[in-house]
Amino acid sequence: MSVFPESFLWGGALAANQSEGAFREGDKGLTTVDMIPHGEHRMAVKLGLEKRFQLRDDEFYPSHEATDFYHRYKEDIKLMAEMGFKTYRFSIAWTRLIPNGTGEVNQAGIDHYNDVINTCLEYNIEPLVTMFHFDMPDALDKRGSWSNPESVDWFVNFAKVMFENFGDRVKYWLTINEQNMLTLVGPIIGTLRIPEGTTNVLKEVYQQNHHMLVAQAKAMVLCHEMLPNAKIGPAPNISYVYPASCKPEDILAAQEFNAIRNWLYLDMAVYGKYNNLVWTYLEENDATPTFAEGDEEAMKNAHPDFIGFNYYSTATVQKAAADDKLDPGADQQSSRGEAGYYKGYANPNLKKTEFGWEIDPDGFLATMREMYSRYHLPMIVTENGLGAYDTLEEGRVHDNYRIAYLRAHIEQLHKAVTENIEMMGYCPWSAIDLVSTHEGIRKRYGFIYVDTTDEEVGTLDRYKKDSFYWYKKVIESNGENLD
Ligand code: BGP
Repeated sequence: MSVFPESFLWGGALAANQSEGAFREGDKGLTTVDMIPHGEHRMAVKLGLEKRFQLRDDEFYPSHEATDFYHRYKEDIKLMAEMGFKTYRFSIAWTRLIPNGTGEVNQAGIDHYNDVINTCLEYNIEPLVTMFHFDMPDALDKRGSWSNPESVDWFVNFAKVMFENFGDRVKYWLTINEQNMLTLVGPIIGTLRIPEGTTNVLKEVYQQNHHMLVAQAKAMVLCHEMLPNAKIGPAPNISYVYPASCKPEDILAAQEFNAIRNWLYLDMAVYGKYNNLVWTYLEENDATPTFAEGDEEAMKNAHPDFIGFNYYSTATVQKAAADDKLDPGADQQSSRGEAGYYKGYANPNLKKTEFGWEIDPDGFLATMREMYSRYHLPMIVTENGLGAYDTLEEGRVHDNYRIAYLRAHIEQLHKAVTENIEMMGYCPWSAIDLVSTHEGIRKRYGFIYVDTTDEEVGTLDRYKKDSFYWYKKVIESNGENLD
């Protein structure tokens, strides 16, 4: 008998902007992510040093074709069903439904996602829909993106369109993917927009964050009003933060980064209030957000049904001196730091992936324990996985390194369930290869290999990796057979 409940949602995840391609088909509007080239202009565009409003002829954009899920979803969902998926987590591209972000709704977009959802249901795969996964409509970016207080209404309107059109079949919703990463490492995600003339960047970023928090709260309330049987939750990237030593100052630094990186987002989603350590940090830096009328109430009224979270690794920090010069080149899993507060520390006890991310399955259990003791809500893992260089050899990929990573994490998930932590499901990243947020398609995550590169579009043929066959057995045994 399995320790996992019969209803446990084994599955996998993708995101529209990283997998669909077809960036201009079906009357889709452009997004900020469509404007990010792969070549030499990449970082300048992401940092906003170069305008991203025009597509360049001398650059290749891997996301424009991505892995062509837009055309191949039937074949791909069939492969997911063959692995035994009970759920499939995917995001809806805002600009397929509403090309300009607000205004006219595009029937071709509605039809497309109806087909995707219906295909899932034909295979008894529960759709788990992410409402926003990094792809801000370009038309709204030009109107100030999340800096504009109207962004709250833009998002709630988008949510309403999704609930109206898909709510009869979609029971599980995720609001904003990794809002904490949008706030902490915006350039990596490619949606950072700092209005010209901004003098206090931190304040601006936390004002954007505030708008997202209010937008999320209002969307959760709307979901409960319109779809009483649906469930909705946030989807931040949670990495439990360790202190680099048992020096008291390092313990305090770890608490502060835990608050800034993790708890701010979940305290707000679950309890409707700002984390006190983060609020103090914002006050000390003259960066507290301005509340519009009704914001406080909106945040208090919202109650998620569960917590979705992405887990790749833990983080480790030590105390940072006030005059520390910190390297700004951080990504989702590397902690840059804040002078006077905390700075990243390479944990000597952990191995790293080929792309430099630490591997910490025990930390996965530590993260689940800490989250459950803080929030007491059911949880679903919305991402977890290993980015690696894969090689296709005679139609197969021998990705035993990926199997080892996933096995070690599922072992900890198993422990969490035996400790009575309410885990609803597990969606590794990624179901199928896709374009990484900042390292191209060469950083592969999927159970299924897609023949394409960062330099040119390949055949886009699909190949099952060894991990495909392994994960199928895991699901068949409801998480008991990890061999
Ligand atoms: C998360 C994102 C995903 C995904 C993943 C892996 O931050 O939600 O979109 O890409 O991390 O990151 P990367 O693609 O940078 O390797």
